[in-house]
Amino acid sequence: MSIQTELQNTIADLVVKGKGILAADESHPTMAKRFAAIKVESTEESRRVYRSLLLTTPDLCEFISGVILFEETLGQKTDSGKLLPAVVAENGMVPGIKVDKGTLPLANASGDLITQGLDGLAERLTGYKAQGARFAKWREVYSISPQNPTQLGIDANAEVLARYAAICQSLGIVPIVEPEVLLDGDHSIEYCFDVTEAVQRAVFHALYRHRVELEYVVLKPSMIVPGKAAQRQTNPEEIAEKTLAQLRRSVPAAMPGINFLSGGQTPEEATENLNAINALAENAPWELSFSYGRALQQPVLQAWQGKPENSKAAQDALYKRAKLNGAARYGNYLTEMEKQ
Ligand code: 5MM
Repeated sequence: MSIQTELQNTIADLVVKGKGILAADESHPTMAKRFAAIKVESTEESRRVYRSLLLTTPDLCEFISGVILFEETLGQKTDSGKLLPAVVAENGMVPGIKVDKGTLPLANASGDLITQGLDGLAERLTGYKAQGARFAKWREVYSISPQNPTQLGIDANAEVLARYAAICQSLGIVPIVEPEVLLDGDHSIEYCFDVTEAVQRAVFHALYRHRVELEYVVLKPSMIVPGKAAQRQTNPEEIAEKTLAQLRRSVPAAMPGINFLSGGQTPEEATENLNAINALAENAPWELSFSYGRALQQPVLQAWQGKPENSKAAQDALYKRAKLNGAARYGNYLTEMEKQ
């Protein structure tokens, strides 16, 4: 199969009406934090058990088109001995892989970060593809403060994201590009809009410079929201209106899909905001969906508590959150559905 056909097929399987992406790609330190909240030790075995539970949730493919996995998961097996990426594919979803290696401070841009992992990326991707991954994900992180992100930070991060995307496409792997503007701070929603616009314009310019074909890329952005500590908080309608306005300014219509991250919103907020975005998005050129980690998994962890007897309740919690976000994909979610 040609590279072009591989990319086309993966986009067709990933960007699907009514469905979104499950982010289950937490690195070891993040997983340790998530497990600590339910008093479970993060070990290779506990992560295998938990992620097997997620990926074997019955009928998850009704609302989930793809799953982002962590490197370790690619080689792990269910209790019955089936490799987890194969389980994802057999259950009607596309396996993907987080390929960045986390962030470090960016020199000469105090307060900004830069993501690591380009060295040897092509070789790693070739290995991941052999293990079943058909798409990849790479996250750049931008803090908002009176000084950040700096122009240097914006440009350097865009360059790295575009180089990653170009390498993925050359190997027939669809890149998810994730420029995450963090929620932390007391900045206004208007300031978040301006920063996100600057970040995304730089990202798309870099993608253009690196000849990345936008038709085979998925954007994973943050929504336009006020800082967590901002004096004026807001509502889903304003978040939707500002998020769509910012995307319309920055994102070319050639992009097939935009899958938001949840970034610390509660599961209910993330669903409500996605719903408001879709309710307002008539004639938008892209599919507007989700690629949530915490907003899908938080209720699952709460239900599971590390106990095998809670596995069914945990899977039910994942199915429910996926279903509600599936409804939000059409703007059909109602808060009453939470009680069902
Ligand atoms: C922003 O984080 C991504 C989306 O998750 P949320 O919906 O919870 O915001 C997520 O895919 C993230 O990139 C992975 O969990 C990996 O994070 P770390 O920090 O472990 O590299």
